[in-house]
Amino acid sequence: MAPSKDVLLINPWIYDFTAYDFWMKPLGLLYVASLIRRFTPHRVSWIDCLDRFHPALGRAPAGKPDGRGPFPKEEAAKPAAVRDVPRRFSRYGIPVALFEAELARTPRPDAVLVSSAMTYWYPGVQAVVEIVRRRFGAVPVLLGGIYATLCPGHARSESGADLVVPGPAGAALFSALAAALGEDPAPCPGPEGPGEPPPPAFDLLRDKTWLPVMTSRGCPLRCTFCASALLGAGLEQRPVAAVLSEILDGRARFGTRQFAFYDDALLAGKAGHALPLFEGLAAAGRDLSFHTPNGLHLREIDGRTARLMRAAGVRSLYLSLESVDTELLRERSPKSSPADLERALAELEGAGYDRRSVNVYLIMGLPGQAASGVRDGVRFVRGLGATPRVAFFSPIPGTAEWSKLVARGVLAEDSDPLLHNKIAFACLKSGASPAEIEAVKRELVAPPRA
Ligand code: B12
Repeated sequence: MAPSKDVLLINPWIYDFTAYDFWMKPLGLLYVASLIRRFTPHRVSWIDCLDRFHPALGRAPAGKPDGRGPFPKEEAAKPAAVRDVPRRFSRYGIPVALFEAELARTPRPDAVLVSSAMTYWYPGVQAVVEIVRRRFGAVPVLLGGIYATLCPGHARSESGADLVVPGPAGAALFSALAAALGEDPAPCPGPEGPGEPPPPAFDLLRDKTWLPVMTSRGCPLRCTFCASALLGAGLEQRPVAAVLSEILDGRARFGTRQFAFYDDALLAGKAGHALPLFEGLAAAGRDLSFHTPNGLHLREIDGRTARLMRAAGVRSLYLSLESVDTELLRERSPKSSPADLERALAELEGAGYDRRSVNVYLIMGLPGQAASGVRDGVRFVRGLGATPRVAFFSPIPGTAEWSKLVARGVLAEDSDPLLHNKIAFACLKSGASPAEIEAVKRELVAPPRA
């Protein structure tokens, strides 16, 4: 076996107009860490630029008991591509000096692995790579994650990394790491594709009040604005027993009682997946709570599902309606309808949920989508006693919406990924006037109907 070397893993900063720790943890990089530990002799060290619990930040982090909370931030220069967005631009996460202190404290790395989340957060990747280079000189830097997967060309030319490794961590990770370390490319030791990976290296996280859980990858649906199909092949569900034991292990080892599901389609094929998982969690009889920030397919919520979710401890519910415009839903997101929401809410209420605590996602800013339609959606959700949550559209390369925008000349195939930013796109490219956007915002702050 090759000698043991030092591999440094870094979760970069967010650069954005707004960012909030809405159950955000770098699950992809935690998987990469566990794969390296399991299948190579190398030592792993870890820096999380989004660690809002870092003791050197000096004060107890603000936030909610369920784990959500604000990131520290510092205003940053607005890049030219988004100069005309009338909002402040910031770097979210630990101060640069603290990152540099972390670099000084870690063993000198033989390779640095950087992750990436939203495509438009690439300035965080660039900043990390630049500082790493300044400190460690010619150390090989590998970049993976969602930006690297969705914009590999841009990542290769602009991120500063030596090697861009798109796609899920598997054979490509091991061969890129071997190349970076000057080792013979080993036969793929890890799982490639749907195999069960080792559990994420949660011990690397400072705060384990809550942990992310991904029970499946992908989605059987093909909404025109979603990149799920570009990030993996179809729906791959993990064995229920493995998910259950990961959750109970998190409770036993770290005392974690809250978990956030990161699935695109947690309830898809629920009879053989989510329902037995909820049954198992209910039977385990622990004091666990679950959150669903990524939106559930509300058509899947029947009486049994609602009761099992309740029994398992699913607390914060986010459902994906997207719109009340049935034509829009038919063409762009055939996963739900207003009638499905009415029925799902009745079932959830029957299972003991308070309607007001059920959050319903509505999309805003889709090309050609009238803001008045979004307002109708907000009113509809409020009328049913639930809480609307408007999420702005982010155009993602490779999706059907992206192709239409390119065909119409709104974006170019090689547009700066900063324009994928939901706020930048809404302000600069969506065609919605500031007055229309304001009208929806006003509707959102109006008190809910009795
Ligand atoms: C969970 C999730 C969230 C969480 C936060 C997750 C986080 N940590 O940041 C929440 C709910 C907060 C969220 C919010 C949003 N999200 Co989101 N989210 C996801 C989701 C479902 C999963 C991401 C994830 O953690 N996956 C699990 C891990 C295991 O996978 P991974 O990160 O890809 O890592 C693997 C590989 O990439 C690789 N890898 C990772 N790092 C590295 C590093 C190296 C060196 C190597 C070799 C490999 C490697 O290995 C890992 C294991 O295989 C994805 C969809 C998806 N299927 O990925 C959308 C997704 C990333 N989100 C998206 C969007 C649009 C949003 C929102 C803008 C929605 C909105 N309109 O408000 C917001 C933005 C939030 C903000 N502050 O602006 C888009 C991406 C948009 C973009 N332009 O990049 C996605 C792709 C979904 C979609 N609809 O298409 N999201």
